[in-house]
Amino acid sequence: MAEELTPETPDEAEEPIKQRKNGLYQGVSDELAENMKSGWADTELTGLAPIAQAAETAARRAALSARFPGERLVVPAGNLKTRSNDTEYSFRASTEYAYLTGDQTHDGVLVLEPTKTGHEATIYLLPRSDRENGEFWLDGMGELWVGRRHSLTEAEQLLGIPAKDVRELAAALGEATGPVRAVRGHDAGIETALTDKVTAERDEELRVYLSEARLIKDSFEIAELEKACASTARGFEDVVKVLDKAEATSERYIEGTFFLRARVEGNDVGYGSICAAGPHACTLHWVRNDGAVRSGDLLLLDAGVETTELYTADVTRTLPINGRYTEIQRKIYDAVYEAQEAGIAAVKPGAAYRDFHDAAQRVLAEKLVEWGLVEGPAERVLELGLQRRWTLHGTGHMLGMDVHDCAAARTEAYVDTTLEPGMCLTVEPGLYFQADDLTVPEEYRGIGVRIEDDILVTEDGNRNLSDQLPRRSDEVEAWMAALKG
Ligand SMILES: [Mn+2]
Repeated sequence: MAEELTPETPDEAEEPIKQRKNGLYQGVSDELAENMKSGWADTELTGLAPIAQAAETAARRAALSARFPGERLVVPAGNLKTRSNDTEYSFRASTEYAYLTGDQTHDGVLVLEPTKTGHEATIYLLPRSDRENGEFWLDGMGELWVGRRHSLTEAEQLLGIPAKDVRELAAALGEATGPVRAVRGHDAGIETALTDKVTAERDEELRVYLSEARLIKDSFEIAELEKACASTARGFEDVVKVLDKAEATSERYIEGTFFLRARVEGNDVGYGSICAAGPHACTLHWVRNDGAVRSGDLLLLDAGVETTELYTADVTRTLPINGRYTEIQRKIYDAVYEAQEAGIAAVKPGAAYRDFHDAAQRVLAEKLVEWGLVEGPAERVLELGLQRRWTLHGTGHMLGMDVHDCAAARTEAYVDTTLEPGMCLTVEPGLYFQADDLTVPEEYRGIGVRIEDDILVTEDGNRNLSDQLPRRSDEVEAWMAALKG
């Protein structure tokens, strides 16, 4: 990437034009400064069509408005975060902001101002760079450096929300009276401006509401989750095709291959890809991905593409690196498959949320007893939770804009609720035999298997959104053979 112009010297910093944030330069003559102000075409866009989800975001704002009448609500997108020195992590807007606006601009803030009949929404954004004061080419956030932004008028057309200059927001909030709630954790400047006006308890209620509002997906969201799963399936196929290159290098080759698909078709990966070969599969969040990929071992790949509108898939397949499961690998894999089948069958409207977990755990407990790894009966194992030495984690979670979606929802609205059409959740049982687990025969050690799919609750049952990828062991082998050609 390009460097900014030569650093300023102390006396040059005295001059007004050179005091701009990141306006690090020297030797700009008055004539050049004057010259840069003009001679630029008017590129304002008119007649822009609203974004695809404009109707849905409006409905979401209306529901939010109805929940908190008479209160000012502040929802920031978040700011850039420094990675090192003057480089930043790639920006990902807060889920709450993107959900309510469809926008993903850093530093953006949605404000709902209470009115007599409800709320009036305003989106606060950085406008186009000023040419007159040199901002567009002298400021590190100027459009010449970071690219053209939408004008406020363009943003209004796209988002269907009146837009104002975000640089005026902190002062406006400082002067505001009446009750205020804000989504915390994304924008320190906004939080400072609101310090005396908000309380942690009331802000938490806003956060909980916005988490629970996302439990049921609308049609736009379901289409996005379908896209995420379709891209993810293609990413898994990409990986299978290059397993020989991964064997010659490391798990990083798998991570990079999947990431390419995510960046080309979506925004990013929805979470750090777990590319766990051999015994790394037993480390639940193995994201170092720096290990060897060996023929004869399994690859546990847990990865998801996040779409451009920020909905992510969350899919796991456990694949034999050389294309064929060994006998012991297949025995464990088929048990997990059976548990997943039982879990998926329990996903239907009216079922308790916990049912799919219980169904999958029961199968796994029965297998562990059958294999002589734990003393039965399965009832006793489940009651004491003894299977958990090898099952380790819950069987699934809500899925959406966040991989662990709706995480702030109350227990009674999530874990203790019944399933409804429009909910989307993962079903992902697993068995993990640590390499140093002396309680199991040696042949089990170092084998970890998880199978994970993204299941939408429908009116009459469920639909597996990630069923483009095979799950049954023989079908996995056939699919790999076909892809490797
Ligand atoms: Mn998951």
